[in-house]
Amino acid sequence: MLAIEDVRAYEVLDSRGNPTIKTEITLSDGSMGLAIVPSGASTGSKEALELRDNDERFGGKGVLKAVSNVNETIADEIIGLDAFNQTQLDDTLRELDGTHNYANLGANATLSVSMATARAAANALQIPLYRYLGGANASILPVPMCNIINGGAHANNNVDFQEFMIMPFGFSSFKEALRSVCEIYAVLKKELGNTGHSTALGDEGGFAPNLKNNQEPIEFLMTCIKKAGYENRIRIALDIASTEFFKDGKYHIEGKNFSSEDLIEYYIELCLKYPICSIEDGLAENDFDGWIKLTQKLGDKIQLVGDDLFVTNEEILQEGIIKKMANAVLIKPNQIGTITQTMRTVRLAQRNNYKCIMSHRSGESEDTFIADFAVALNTGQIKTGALARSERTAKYNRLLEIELDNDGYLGEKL
Ligand code: 2PG
Ligand code: MG
Repeated sequence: MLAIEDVRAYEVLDSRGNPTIKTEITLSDGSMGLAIVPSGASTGSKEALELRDNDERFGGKGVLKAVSNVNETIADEIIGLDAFNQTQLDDTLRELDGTHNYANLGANATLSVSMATARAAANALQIPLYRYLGGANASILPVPMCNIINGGAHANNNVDFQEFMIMPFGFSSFKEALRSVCEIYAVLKKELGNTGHSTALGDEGGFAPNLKNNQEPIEFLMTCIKKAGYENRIRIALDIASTEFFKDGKYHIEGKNFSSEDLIEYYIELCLKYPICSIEDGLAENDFDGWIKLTQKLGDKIQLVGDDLFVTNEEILQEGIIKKMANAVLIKPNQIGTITQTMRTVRLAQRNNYKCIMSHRSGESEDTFIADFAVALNTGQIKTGALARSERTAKYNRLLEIELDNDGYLGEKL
């Protein structure tokens, strides 16, 4: 056993310039671990609570209450606990909070402690974080889902769908797969410039041009994939984030009102026209009947990912599995509040043949925890933005490092 000896949290900035919490945990042998928690913009209503100060500082976005919850309430309770017993630590945080969604302490407070402790434990053992969290079973480098055109809540352009992503398949290494998507990203920048479009970036580092509808971004991607010489080796993934434009039972896009059925038909047509392999949040978080129909129609052809739908929550995912909604789940640790709960959700998904995608948030930091976590849990896929902006590339760079440390090849091929 190695006891937690010291806990220190403070306010730092995320990639949007908003405050977030950083926590440092020191163990009795002097080992240390730190963690910075990310923050979403298109959040699901059932996510664990992100505690903000709501006062005059930073337009209400300060996190000093969460910081003091870590430095005082949480520290008092966890000092002396065994850093190697992650489950006990995380159960202690849950009991101390006493609510199902961390409404008292804030999930930003609890997650920062949970992550920093795991890192401190890995450092104490002098093994990489993915090896500590995943043991000998950690063996798969994830396929990257690279979001290179941004819309919706992540950009101020007129595109409704939030994320237009490219995924490389059939490469012999992560490094080569990553090279392909970087080359496509560079071609896209030129192509947008040449056609008189803006090359300004959205929150996740993808381009955010104004385009005439939600198909034009896909056309751009197809052109660039071809120009870069990667035809047939790249597929398209979309995050519709449709909860954002669902009002009064209808989906409001492209100047029209779509029913769930209309939107499903729209997706079926898109899938016939383009090499789409994955659609996330194709329907809204509460449109359960729609989700069941969507899964019946497209579930055996492509990956249907629940993000706002499942919010990394084991119980909500369990309900979705029973009702046959979606066939994959997005994994965002800050939606649920601790590492242990995140791992339970992944286990449930994997037992039921639901695919898992480890994911960043639109507000990120230099913390690369999710890169290691994806490898540790063999999620097989990771969503961590464009091939630009250091808070995004930090995760890709960490995966390159993990690949190198494992003689250039770790587990399944992409
Ligand atoms: C999403 C995420 C990450 P946000 O919807 O999948 O890309 O966005 O963090 O804003 O919820
Ligand atoms: Mg999403």
